[in-house]
Amino acid sequence: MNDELSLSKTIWIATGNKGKAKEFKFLLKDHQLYFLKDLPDYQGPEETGSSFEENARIKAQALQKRKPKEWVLGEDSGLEVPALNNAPGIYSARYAGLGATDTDNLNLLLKNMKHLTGERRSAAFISHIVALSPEGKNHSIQGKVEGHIIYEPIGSEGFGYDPIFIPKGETKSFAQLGVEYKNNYSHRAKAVQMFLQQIKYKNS
Ligand code: ITT
Repeated sequence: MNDELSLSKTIWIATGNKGKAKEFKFLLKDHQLYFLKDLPDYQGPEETGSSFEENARIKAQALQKRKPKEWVLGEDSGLEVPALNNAPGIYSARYAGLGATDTDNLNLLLKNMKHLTGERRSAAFISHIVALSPEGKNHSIQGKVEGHIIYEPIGSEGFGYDPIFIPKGETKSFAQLGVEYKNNYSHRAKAVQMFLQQIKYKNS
């Protein structure tokens, strides 16, 4: 069977996060995308991995069991602050506890960074993608954007920690820079761009 991910092909994305879904819709706009919301009875797996990659793989493999004949893509992402031993890292979505909102998580991070200044406010957003084909091929790719955390949230676009993260070389937060900027330069954009490159390269 042909393992090509042709431009018309369907991809199932193992995410229930609306902010991520919106970005994937743009980043993979030449594909027919489905998300976990399209499987209302689906219960996502527990994220028991100890790295972004392991959790992305857990999400992809769980969905592949349900959709064995489709391409599936799992993504695990988050923010790493070296001065906090890389927290919140893989715990970004549950930093302020299970069921925490984006605002709870962001406020806790600001509180835990109150005493940090200058270089110690450095941070990086990571997006790790694991994509599995029905024929058993797998692609594992990481996108990263470096920057720093500001003292108060600013901007209204995006989701999660976007209002407190300023990418290197910029003076505005992800939430101010907006969708178009993130669609080109975010950690997720980089990971997806590399994934599409790999597919193209491997099929040429
Ligand atoms: P899925 O597992 O269903 O994809 P999730 O929200 O639980 O959804 P993760 O476990 O990957 O996803 O956690 C990622 C968290 O990191 C997410 O909740 C955001 O708070 C944060 N995050 C990731 N990418 C981000 C981005 O582009 N902008 C802002 N925050 C982001």
